[in-house]
Amino acid sequence: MRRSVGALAAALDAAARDARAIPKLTASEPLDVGTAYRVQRDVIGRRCARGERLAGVKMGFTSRAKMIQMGVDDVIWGLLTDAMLAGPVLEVSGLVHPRIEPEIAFLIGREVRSPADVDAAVAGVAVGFEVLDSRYEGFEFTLPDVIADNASAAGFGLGGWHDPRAAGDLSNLGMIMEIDGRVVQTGSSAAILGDPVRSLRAAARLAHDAGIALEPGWVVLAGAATAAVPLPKDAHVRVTAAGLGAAEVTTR
Ligand code: 0L1
Ligand code: MG
Repeated sequence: MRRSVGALAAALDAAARDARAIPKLTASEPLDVGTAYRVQRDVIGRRCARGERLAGVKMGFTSRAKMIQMGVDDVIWGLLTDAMLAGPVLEVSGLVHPRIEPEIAFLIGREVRSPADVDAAVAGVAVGFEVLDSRYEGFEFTLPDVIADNASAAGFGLGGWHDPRAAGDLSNLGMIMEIDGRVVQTGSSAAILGDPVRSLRAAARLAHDAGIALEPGWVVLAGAATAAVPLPKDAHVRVTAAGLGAAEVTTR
């Protein structure tokens, strides 16, 4: 490796802060997945050093189509901070080339140290959205690149929390994403590993492997029900999931 983990993280952090795309790291670095996760942790460490607090995790590559596209057979994850919580208004001028996708989210009610504990620790389930913003030119990357870039995480929003026992089976909820009243994506929560609960369990497994506990109050963004679409300025986005209501954001 030519540049240190810290130098790579600094480059990604500066790209995000300046809303300026950079060449993917693997254009000049022989980056592996393990090192990429160290870069990701360093990027998040820089945000926390500026006062942001960890707010949860996001799961990526949770659809079979995305896994095949990237040539991978497992999910990836990124870390969420409180500053990424979007809405009701989101300023997109601070982003490079944002996209938005409809998600199912879980609220962690008590600390999860073992994957076996995660189902019982869920205190809420909600419809949500994720704002993706690759810090790489052309939104193009390899697997280690996107891991280092915190799985393209840029923002997220949530509808109201529902009791997970009352919400019931999440494995095939109809989901719709509208921009300014026009339907731009329709799908099913089944696109998220066949059932978003599988993604929740994968989050607990990755957290355990990384030596991180899922903390009370954290959000697990389980993954997207459809492909992401470009997020325009001066738009209103509404995402609904059957039985879970809506999550909305207005962009400026
Ligand atoms: O599934 C996702 O949240 C996307 C992970 C990162 C890849 C991308 O930016 O599309
Ligand atoms: Mg996502």
